[in-house]
Amino acid sequence: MPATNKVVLFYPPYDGPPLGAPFSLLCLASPLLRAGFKVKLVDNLLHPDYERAILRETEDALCLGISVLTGPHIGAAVRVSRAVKKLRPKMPIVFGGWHSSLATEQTLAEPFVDAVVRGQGELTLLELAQRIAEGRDWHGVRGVSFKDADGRVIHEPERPVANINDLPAPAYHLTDPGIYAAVSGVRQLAYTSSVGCPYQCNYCTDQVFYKRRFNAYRVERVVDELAELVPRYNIEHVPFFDSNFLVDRRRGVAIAKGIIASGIKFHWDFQTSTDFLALMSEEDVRLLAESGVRHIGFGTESASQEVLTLMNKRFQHVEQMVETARKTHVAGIHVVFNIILGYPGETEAHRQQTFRIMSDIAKEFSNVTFSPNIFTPYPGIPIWPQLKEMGVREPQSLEEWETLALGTNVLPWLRGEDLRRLRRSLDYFLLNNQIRKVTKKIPWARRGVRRLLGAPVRWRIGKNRYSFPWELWLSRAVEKVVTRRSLLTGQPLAEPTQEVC
Ligand code: B12
Ligand code: SF4
Repeated sequence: MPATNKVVLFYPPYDGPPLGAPFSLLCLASPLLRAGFKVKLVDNLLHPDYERAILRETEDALCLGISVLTGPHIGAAVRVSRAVKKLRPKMPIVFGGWHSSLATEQTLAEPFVDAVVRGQGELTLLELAQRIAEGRDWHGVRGVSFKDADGRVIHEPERPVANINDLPAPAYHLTDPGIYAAVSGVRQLAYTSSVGCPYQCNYCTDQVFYKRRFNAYRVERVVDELAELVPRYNIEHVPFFDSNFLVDRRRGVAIAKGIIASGIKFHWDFQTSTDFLALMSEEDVRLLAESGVRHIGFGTESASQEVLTLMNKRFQHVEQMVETARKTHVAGIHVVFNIILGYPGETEAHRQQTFRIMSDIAKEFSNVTFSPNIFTPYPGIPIWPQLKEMGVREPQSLEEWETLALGTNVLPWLRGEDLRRLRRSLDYFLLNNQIRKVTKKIPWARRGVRRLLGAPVRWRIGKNRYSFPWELWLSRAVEKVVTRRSLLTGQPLAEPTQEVC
């Protein structure tokens, strides 16, 4: 039996803007601490030399847990695991999080992974740590897949989605927001008031992970916790990590009212779908703003009803996007509309329709910006069988998923001249919106820039003609045109490009 009770948890580096301490690790740490385990959190911001820190911390540890999302996370997770396994072959390495949960077999195929925790991890990791501490095997631990003594892969049955009200609060005391603020410039602390989403969009794995079991904290709990956490850590910004915050609109509004009544001042933002926000009254959307909401991210994805149907987003309509833009504009809330381009079945006509309608929305409502991404096939998304028929090759190993070009990949039905046309029309769409924003901000430039660039750009979009793109060359000489933005905060994202098929 190991003579230690220390669990080391690692959150690998990613390529987006820092959003504060890794929230998943704070959630995982809480039940472990309650049960008497020691927990050490490691990430690249707390420990720039994270590999060495993990090698040091695992010297007297029970096990190492690593959180893995698809993409850049994987590289560091693999590197660190290999090094730890070499040095401490007997110490179990447990992978968890979305990528490992959705690509369990591939993850376990790696010699340095001993177990994968599928889905919510709080209770499964606790049970696993208890078994390791007691020197017992892992048979019967729900939600875990592992290799037994003979190297055979065992998948234990699923663990039902837990009601988050039954889970302890994340271990916020393990984090120091000041360390993250040194990089992001903002003192922020993530918060999650609900998990799951009732919808089943074909490109999203929320339904696979949370089984459409939306469950949420009560209003009082959210308000009380924020009223305690914000002053305690001197927090300026709270990004909510809920899958779809406004599923229960009444709860959302009551939270806003509670925050206002508490007198605490901070900014917060969340993601939701336009069907929910469009149903709210103007007054309720204003209450959100008054309570500190500055930004909301929406997975609008397309303005073509046919494409939305292909995506299994029949619940969302173009009028609701307009209504959402209008109500948030009135309330003074900035919104990002995510757009997926190149979804299987989307034609150039659908795409042009999306650009036209979205341009019209942005023309009328200056609070709207866009985050366009080329469709990315993440592991476990429901549309995979169709994708395979269409020639998309599924990455075959953990490391192949690392190099997936998130949001900028090349698809079998969208390459060569078609892809060039898409990129060019997208650049013009974004340039058009940028010109509008810039000319609004700088009045003296308005007439000149509009005449010089605005008119030909609008003409091209209207006529769908994009040869000899001198306006793009000119604007690129001045600044970058295409900026993918985080749905959570609206901040710009990095821009990798690579083929996935
Ligand atoms: C916040 C967030 C991020 C933040 C996290 C930052 C932070 N400081 O925590 C950052 C910016 C890293 C991020 C990035 C990305 N994200 Co993101 N993100 C989210 C979001 C909205 C919330 C995550 C969260 O904290 N949830 C709350 C916690 C409690 O849940 P959790 O993280 O899932 O952790 C639980 C379990 O997964 C498990 N678990 C997690 N880690 C571990 C580790 C161990 C050892 C164990 C045992 C268990 C375990 O237990 C935890 C507690 O129950 C989710 C959507 C969602 N609703 O969860 C998307 C989501 C996870 N992201 C997603 C995507 C697509 C991305 C990006 C690929 C986007 C992009 N195009 O770049 C990138 C990937 C990284 C990169 N580019 O380098 C997808 C998942 C795709 C995938 N297959 O990995 C999600 C599900 C959104 C969606 N519906 O599609 N994201
Ligand atoms: S509405 Fe958003 S979270 Fe819900 S299934 Fe669709 S994409 Fe996923």
